[in-house]
Amino acid sequence: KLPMNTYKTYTERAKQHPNACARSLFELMERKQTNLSVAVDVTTKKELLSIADAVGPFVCVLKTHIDIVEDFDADLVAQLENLAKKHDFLIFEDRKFADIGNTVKHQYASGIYKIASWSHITNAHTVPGEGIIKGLGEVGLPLGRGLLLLAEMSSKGALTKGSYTTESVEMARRNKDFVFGFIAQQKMNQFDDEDFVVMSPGVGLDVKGDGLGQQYRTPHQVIVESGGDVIIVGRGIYGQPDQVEAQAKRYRQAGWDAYLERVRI
Ligand code: 5BU
Repeated sequence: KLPMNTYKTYTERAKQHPNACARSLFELMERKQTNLSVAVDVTTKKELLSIADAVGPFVCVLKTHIDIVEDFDADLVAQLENLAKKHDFLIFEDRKFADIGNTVKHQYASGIYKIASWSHITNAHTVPGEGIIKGLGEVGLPLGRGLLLLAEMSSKGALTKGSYTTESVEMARRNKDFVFGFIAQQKMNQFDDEDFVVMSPGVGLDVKGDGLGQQYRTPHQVIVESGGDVIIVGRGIYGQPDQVEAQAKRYRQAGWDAYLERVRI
């Protein structure tokens, strides 16, 4: 049995959520009827924009690794922001910050990428301790951004387990103004009045792994059995370039069916 909020609709959760980023995400998910996030891990601007445009209508969140794009420029960011408006999705730069507060503050705000200026959501490892949240918050909070903590990774042999995960949740509880959820493989809520958003990578319908440690579960396993909220799918969707739209529709349907089964409507 999962805690109470797991069985509520995204709309009900939007209404009661104290965090603005979580509220807009839940509202968007209900409006577009999707809990799918696509991870667009391609290395050219052209491919990134073309996939974002193709999957845009079916996703709540578009996840990027902006530092793998060979021909990155400011125009890429401007075009991504336009697509986010056109298709109504949030952008999540999966930066996985992992340094002391003062350093991550600069990595988040400055450099070539200026992540905080365009990415609605980003994430951080908890290995440096709570200063990482404070540092990122100094930049992100005034801009209305939200942070996810990496409570559990999807890959084989990940060290994100046991007390590491438990203490990561404790850090989130102390920083609810900025931290609205986790990257994790299962729900992290322990109390009925707690409502962290869980986004789960490592989702695939056709294969179980990739030979480099990634482990895949189905949308049903993630959402119904484990209480996750958003499924993150990468190669399962953009892997076959001629099937991007069809696969996005397929995963969106699987994710939404699983959600409906969980909330029983
Ligand atoms: P895939 O192609 O569906 O395996 O892509 C998964 C994406 O999620 C990819 O961008 C990873 O960097 C990202 N990811 C992950 O796979 N596992 C994790 O624990 C975290 C991120 Br955190």
